[in-house]
Amino acid sequence: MTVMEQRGAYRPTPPPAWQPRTDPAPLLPDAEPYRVLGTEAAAKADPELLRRLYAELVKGRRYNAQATALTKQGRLAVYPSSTGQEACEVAAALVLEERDWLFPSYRDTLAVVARGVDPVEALTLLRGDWHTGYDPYEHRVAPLSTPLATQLPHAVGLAHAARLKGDDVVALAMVGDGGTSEGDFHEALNFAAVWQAPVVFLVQNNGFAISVPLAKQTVAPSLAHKAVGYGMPGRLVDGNDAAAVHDVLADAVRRARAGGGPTLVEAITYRVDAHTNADDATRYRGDAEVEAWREHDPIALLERELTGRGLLDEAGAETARQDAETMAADLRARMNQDAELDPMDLFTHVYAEPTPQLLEQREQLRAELAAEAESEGARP
Ligand SMILES: Cc1ncc(C[n+]2csc(CCOP(=O)(O)OP(=O)(O)O)c2C)c(N)n1
Repeated sequence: MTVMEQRGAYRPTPPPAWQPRTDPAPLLPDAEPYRVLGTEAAAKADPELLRRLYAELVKGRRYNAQATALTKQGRLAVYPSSTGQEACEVAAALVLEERDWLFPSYRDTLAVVARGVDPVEALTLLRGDWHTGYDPYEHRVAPLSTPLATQLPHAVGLAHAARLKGDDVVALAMVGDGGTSEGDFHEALNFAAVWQAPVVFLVQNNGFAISVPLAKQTVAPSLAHKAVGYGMPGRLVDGNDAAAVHDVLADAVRRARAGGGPTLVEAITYRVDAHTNADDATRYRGDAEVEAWREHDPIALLERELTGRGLLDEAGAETARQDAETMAADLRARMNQDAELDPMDLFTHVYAEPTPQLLEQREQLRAELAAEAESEGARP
């Protein structure tokens, strides 16, 4: 048989049948961010929940203003305000059960406080005088994470471990749009999906990573679309609509709790203040953009809904403002007291078993403090 004849007889075998391992259609986010306030869906919203969200939003905004003022008075080293993003902060805290865990980033002090952490303790890290400042186990709130996205694999690990132990726990992890470019974001999403871990990822897309706009961060259709690549649903929500954020997160938490696996929620919002008190936002964005977002203010949106439905009057709004003032006055008074600190605490809670280097450094500090105390005692 000639070579050509042999070739003619060759019948390539078809490859084994291929199918997508997950149907991508139900995972895709909707074309528009989900909204409740000002839509027909608002009629179904629980009035008690709306009132509670409102009180927390008002308190949250006042907290941001007070904490920023404390940086100017030298009582706080730095404060990343979440003004404009309060709806995400508050909804994330309120949607969880006591047994669940919250994994916040440095931007999420309001969520931490709304979950029950003492407002002063929530600022201790930013004052620079202690580690986390609060006991993470007391309210099941992980430390406010400064290294971007590192809180996400932690959340996945905790949720997966809880599931293996048979504990009914959901972890909700918060991250910014910039954080979605980190390797930790991708690794966390992948493991969460492979393990079907009970985790909810809340991305607050506030437009910027410090001065870097989202367009320089990604050309994905939306951040919610990234979920599909990992095989989990992506949801888009109006991040300034507290009722909508609460709804979408509540669905995701329910799904996770029922064994349905993780969800990625992208909340479209805007950081009205600068990145922190140390940033000048006028260097990279115009007033018109900020003003346009002020028109879509989370507190005003909810207030309009509540007053329109007769669920809030001027007296009710005044009570919310007064409660916020009381909280701010207490925060001010307590933050103005000098903290009593033991420098040796620096070494506590770093590792369960301190490393040799840490032990060495601890002894060095102890010796320095003893020498200083001695020289002070010797002074006339
Ligand atoms: C791993 C890591 N890289 C860089 C930084 C420096 N950094 C601090 S905040 C920030 C921008 C993050 O933006 P985004 O994730 O959108 O969150 P936002 O501050 O807007 O809430 C950067 C790059 C960091 N904290 N951690």
